[in-house]
Amino acid sequence: MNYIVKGIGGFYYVRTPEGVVECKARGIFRKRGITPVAGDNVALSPDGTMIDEILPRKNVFIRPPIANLDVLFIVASTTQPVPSTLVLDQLTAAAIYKDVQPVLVVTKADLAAADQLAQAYAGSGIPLVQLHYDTGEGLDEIRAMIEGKLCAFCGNSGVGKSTLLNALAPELKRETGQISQKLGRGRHTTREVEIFEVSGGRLADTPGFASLEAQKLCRIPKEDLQHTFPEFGPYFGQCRFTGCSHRSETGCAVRQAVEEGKIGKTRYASYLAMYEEASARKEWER
Ligand SMILES: Nc1nc2c(ncn2[C@@H]2O[C@H](COP(=O)(O)OP(=O)(O)OP(=O)(O)O)[C@@H](O)[C@H]2O)c(=O)[nH]1
Ligand SMILES: [Mg+2]
Ligand SMILES: [Zn+2]
Repeated sequence: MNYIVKGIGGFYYVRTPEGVVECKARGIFRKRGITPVAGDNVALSPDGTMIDEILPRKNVFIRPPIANLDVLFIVASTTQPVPSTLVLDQLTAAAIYKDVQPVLVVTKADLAAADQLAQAYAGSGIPLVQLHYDTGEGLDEIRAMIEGKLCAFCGNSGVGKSTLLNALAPELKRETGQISQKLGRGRHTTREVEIFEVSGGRLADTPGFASLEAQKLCRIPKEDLQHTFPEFGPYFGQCRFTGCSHRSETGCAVRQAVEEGKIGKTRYASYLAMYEEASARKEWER
């Protein structure tokens, strides 16, 4: 199967059984408002220089631009930059909404304790892997999740996405960046999405983003939000009112589970914030 590994300035690099070839896309895609992205399965013209067809997508993300994802590795560092559980929850929710398995990956546990993050996601149903490069802890777990899948990293600039890719596949020698002392975050060392064949699967390195962009990953209608928090599942149907939004209604089983410590406080706070954000969205933004 041919798929796009990278697109730059109107050129696409397509992996074929004969190797990677440089192609352009037919004008018809632009007319239809379709942009080919990394991960797209494509059919090429007989001479192998044109993308003739984009095969049906399982899913597509605008930022990072990638299609047909199976697994999204959401990379968070314990510090530099400091993680935001709201941003992480927006990302996990977006993944689930688009039928992608989210996996949280915690880096820089050598610089600050990772317990807070680990605690916030205990019982969430979202897998969390802690990395320790000195012992290699966590790497085999990640390798096992990549096998046979199309995966991508996402997360703020400087969290260590390219560093992790290098640990998994040292031969790639990906460029990594210094953290700005002033801003405490990275400086967008990686510029394009690019897919590599790693550990029997495919893994995309992506440019980091600023926190504000996380909610642009996808807009989830407020009614659907509850289904993007796996740990709410067991309580559906137990609220006093049908159609409960799990905010301030009396007899809400989800809120009671939060009070009893069965659902994480930061997770629930993210749900409320995302619900507010979705409610405030204008019709034309939905
Ligand atoms: N101490 C420590 N430093 C790390 C760890 N992981 C990454 N770093 C450092 O963090 C800095 C940024 O790492 P990158 O891998 O370039 O980050 P990135 O997520 O690819 O950033 P962008 O490409 O800008 O999105 C580099 O100096 C890495 O050496 C870690 O687990 N511990
Ligand atoms: Mg990078
Ligand atoms: Zn409820």
